[in-house]
Amino acid sequence: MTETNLLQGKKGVVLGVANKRSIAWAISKGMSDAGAELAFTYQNEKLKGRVEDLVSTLPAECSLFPCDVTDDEQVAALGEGLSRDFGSIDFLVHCLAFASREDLERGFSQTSREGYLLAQEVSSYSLTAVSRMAAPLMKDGGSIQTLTYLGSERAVKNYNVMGVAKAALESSVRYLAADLGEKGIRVNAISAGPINTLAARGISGFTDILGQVAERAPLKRNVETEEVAGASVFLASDLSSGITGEVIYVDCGYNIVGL
Ligand code: 1JT
Repeated sequence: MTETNLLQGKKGVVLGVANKRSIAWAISKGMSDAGAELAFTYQNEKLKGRVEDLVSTLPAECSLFPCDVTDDEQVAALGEGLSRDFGSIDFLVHCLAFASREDLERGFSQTSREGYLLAQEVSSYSLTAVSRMAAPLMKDGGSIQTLTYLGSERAVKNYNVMGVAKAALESSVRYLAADLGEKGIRVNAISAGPINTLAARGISGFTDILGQVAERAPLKRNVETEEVAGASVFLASDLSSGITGEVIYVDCGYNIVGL
């Protein structure tokens, strides 16, 4: 991405960097290039090393915190760590989702209660949990962002329980925006087109999906993680100061096409 000073003097935290292909990592590089000071979280000790290695390639020193979003104590500890290291923050980027593999392969009606609740907890409720933690740290207002996918509003083959979780996530974006707006906190989602990240790769038929989307999308190609990062930098910057509660599509236009 082109370097700008759009985020000079701003501080923020990115949740969900897993590896170098992660959308969260492209966003982190975009934020860093734009001059932001960053903190990161990792889910557990097993994943810490990979995040550390990636973060060490950024030019500035960054803080790293453990945060399994299913544990309220870890979310609270993240808030304390950010307060200690940064005092206040300007943005939070939520790039977390989970569903069990079998729930993304069987018919939707086969979804178990356990699988449904787990997808909701990690992929949807966690946005509310981290927003509650972040709001008191956003002393000059702020930008909270999450990632979603078109499967929230269309029945997309195999997306299944994640589609239901993303529908709840997008609704949460609107309710959080309405709740936190008076504090100057904006809450938005980026709906990315399908991208060949490691999370997506194991899904049967994913390569087919990429091909079909590229054929039908107005721009006749798939979207790249750097393009999602561009929208994310915009949403963290003052350029988007009038935008809240929105779902912004970064999908080469796929969502607008009928036939
Ligand atoms: C998860 C996974 C959330 C893959 C995801 C996701 N959000 C988008 N993708 C990629 C994707 C997946 C399917 C799809 C289109 C895009 C993996 C498990 C953790 C949560 O179907 C058309 C299935």
